[in-house]
Amino acid sequence: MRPVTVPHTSHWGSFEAQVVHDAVVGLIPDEHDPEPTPVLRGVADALEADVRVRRPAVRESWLAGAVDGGERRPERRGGEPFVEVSWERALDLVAGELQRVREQHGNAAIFGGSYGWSSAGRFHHAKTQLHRFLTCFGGFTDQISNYSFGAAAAILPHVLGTASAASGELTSWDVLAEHTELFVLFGGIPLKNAQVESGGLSRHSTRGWLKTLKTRGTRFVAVTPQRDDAPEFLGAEWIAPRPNTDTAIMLGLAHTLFAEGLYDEDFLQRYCTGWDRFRRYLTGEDDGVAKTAAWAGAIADVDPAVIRSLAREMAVHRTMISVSWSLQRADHGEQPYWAAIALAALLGQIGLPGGGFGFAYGATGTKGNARYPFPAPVLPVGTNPVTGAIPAARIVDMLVSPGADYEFNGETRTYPDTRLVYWAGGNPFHHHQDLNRLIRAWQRPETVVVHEAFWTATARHADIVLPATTTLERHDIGAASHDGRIVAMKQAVPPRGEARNDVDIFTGLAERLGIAAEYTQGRDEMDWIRHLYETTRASAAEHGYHLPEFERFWADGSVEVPTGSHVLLGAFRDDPEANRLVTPSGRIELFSETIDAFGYDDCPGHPAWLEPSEWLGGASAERFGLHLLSNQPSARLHSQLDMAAASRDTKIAGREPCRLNPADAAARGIRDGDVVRIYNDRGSCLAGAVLSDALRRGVIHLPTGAWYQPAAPSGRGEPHALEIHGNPNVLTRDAGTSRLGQGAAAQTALVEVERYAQPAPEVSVTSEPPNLTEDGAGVETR
Ligand SMILES: Nc1nc2c(c(=O)[nH]1)N[C@H]1C(S)=C(S)[C@@H](COP(=O)(O)OP(=O)(O)OC[C@H]3O[C@@H](n4cnc5c(=O)[nH]c(N)nc54)[C@H](O)[C@@H]3O)O[C@H]1N2
Ligand SMILES: Nc1nc2c(c(=O)[nH]1)N[C@H]1C(S)=C(S)[C@@H](COP(=O)(O)OP(=O)(O)OC[C@H]3O[C@@H](n4cnc5c(=O)[nH]c(N)nc54)[C@H](O)[C@@H]3O)O[C@H]1N2
Ligand SMILES: [Mo]
Repeated sequence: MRPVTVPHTSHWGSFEAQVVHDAVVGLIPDEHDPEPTPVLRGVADALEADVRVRRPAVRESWLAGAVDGGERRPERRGGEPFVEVSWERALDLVAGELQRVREQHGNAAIFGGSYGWSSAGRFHHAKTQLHRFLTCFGGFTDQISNYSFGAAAAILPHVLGTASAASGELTSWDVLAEHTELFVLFGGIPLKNAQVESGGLSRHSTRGWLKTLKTRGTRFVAVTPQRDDAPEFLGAEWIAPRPNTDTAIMLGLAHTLFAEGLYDEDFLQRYCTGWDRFRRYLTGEDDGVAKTAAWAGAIADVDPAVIRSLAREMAVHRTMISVSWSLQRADHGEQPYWAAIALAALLGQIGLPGGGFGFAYGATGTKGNARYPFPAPVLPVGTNPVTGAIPAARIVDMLVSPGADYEFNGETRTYPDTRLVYWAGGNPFHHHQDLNRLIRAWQRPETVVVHEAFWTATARHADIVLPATTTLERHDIGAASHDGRIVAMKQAVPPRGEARNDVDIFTGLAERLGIAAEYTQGRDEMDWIRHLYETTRASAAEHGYHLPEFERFWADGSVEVPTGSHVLLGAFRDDPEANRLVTPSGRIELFSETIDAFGYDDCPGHPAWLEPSEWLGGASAERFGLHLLSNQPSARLHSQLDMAAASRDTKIAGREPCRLNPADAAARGIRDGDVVRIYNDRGSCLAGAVLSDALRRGVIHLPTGAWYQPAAPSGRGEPHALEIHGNPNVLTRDAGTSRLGQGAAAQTALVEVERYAQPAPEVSVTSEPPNLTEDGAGVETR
């Protein structure tokens, strides 16, 4: 039988699903995609995975508590069987609990931030659906910003007037290809990251653009502890600093430009404010320490001559400075971004084609594409009446310190008293730092509700788990504002098991809570998709873009939206008066009176080198001698698709591979392929060793995303159990980047590693559901 083909898109790319008798038999990448990713195939694997959540399930003690008012035993989360119940029963329980918590504690006690990437479709975007539902219910405590670039999102508005340079407003590839002579990549430009885009990706074009730049003669310098952060064909010069010391290098470069008269005084006077103050710091007039190349080299463990010669090269060439997001996911992560802007300001090329700075080329598949000038389709959420949103990465602080004050970007705020946690479309047991701390904090709320398609660690640590559909089981619309295509995502197959769309789950709850009319606005799935598309079509028309009407779009399967060309801060450079920045001075702030007035020692009024809490040059390196790089995984998206073949094939003895420099391995008696134990005072995990000279000495590389599996279930009161699969977040530190940004600082962590000589327990978390029992007469109430 010939397969029916169905257009669709995903975080990994656009494709056609080939369907025979309600089974997906193939995924054909979009014909326009020059370089589809092998990870894409996992979308079909996931559909049929053994670890799918098939029926609504309630943790045993929680259910018993709901029936007879007994103890719900929140400390048993993660270690108790689940009872599978009917949808009717599950929805009654959730609706009843939402009402109880609202009545007894108010809406702020409902934590619905639900951070996470969800799936690509803009209508069935789980987190957005939850926000819309909870807003209709009277509000919830939300999360501000994100784990990706929380520090940058806080600092950049002070410096540039907007955070958009952090989220990917960059000088576009076509401009770089024509003008950039020297491309300096702090954190590299790892092509593994360009495989994905939130909202969908119709063309993987980053490698193609880099090849074009290379062919046209651009020179590349990669500043990173891992050589392969820059693809080999770039022939990049590799500068391998100690992790978290990039700010010092940038200051050393800036000092060299200043000392050798290679800087652009005119640019600094005309387009910036605060040069005088920053210069006093740079030269040591303030603190007696000149931030010379020699000073920087000693901190970063890089030859000062290399820093000096790079500064000279940068001054005489059209130079683009790229800084990866990873650099600011570290202690004092605000500083490398501010320092990079200051360095670019000394060079005086900001706003010139191909020069200046750009945050995170390659971080996702569309970075470096211009964006279309109207918003991509997005589900409206309304206005949340609860205003006390927390910085995204401060969730554990919130759970453990209800009522406590904390500082954030110049404000003193207060943590709410969380009673109910509701998650849909995210995986905190993947994304949060110091998971052992999270596990203790997770015992505090009275109820945890999770919508998931899979038995992730977060689902396993919930009280009520509601089975969600995956993207192939529903109609949707996919779009990303820097991707040149809006995609009709058609349903390929019916839902597996009893899975329901998040929107249908919320509609069921909304009906019970009397808010269905407001939540649904009388629209069904196709009505909404049409509405989102037509809204976009109308705003496109205001910008002179003529998109076809809905029927035509849906029948065609997608529509092209040209994205054009862009020079970051080009308009500002052309006319700084007419295009004043939205900073207090209207210019780029190298010294910020505002930040200075906050009085934060962890984020002073100008870019500065501040010693990280843990780093190879610090005292703690005596006990834990390796800096952990827990970067994004190449064969999945975070924890998504860890059960699929592409990710499974990378594992060593079923565990996540961790890479070590051969000399570091030899010093510890570790050989390639060994199972190792990585540890520090916060936790420990097993992983499979891979020796590689692509790493500088003193660093160890364990990507994120291996599903958390403790040797002893957390519900048995052992928050410090050995993690056996290779999840780096049992090792990372849970502290904000600074009081300004309060961002995630996962890249600041020291560890040690040893060969694991004992027999290692088998990893089952991605292949076996937890212990499930039938809803028996004993606990049934209706
Ligand atoms: N150590 C360390 N930790 C990190 C980072 C790091 O660099 N180092 N990076 C951080 C960053 S930048 C990020 S963005 C986070 C990512 O963290 P997350 O975004 O939380 O990670 P995902 O694995 O993408 O989680 C998405 C979850 O949503 C589920 N899902 C997908 N579609 C649907 C749907 O339609 N409905 C429902 N109900 N669920 C759905 C998926 O099954 C998956 O479990 O991790 C952060 N954590
Ligand atoms: N395949 C895949 N792609 C992804 C994701 C995924 O999960 N899988 N996640 C997406 C998301 S949500 C995000 S936010 C982006 C993240 O984009 P990034 O934050 O840029 O990605 P990372 O892979 O964490 O880090 C890039 C490199 O920075 C280097 N690095 C780490 N610390 C330092 C340091 O202190 N100094 C220097 N110079 N280099 C350092 C590491 O060697 C690392 O390989 O990736 C996106 N792309
Ligand atoms: Mo991210």
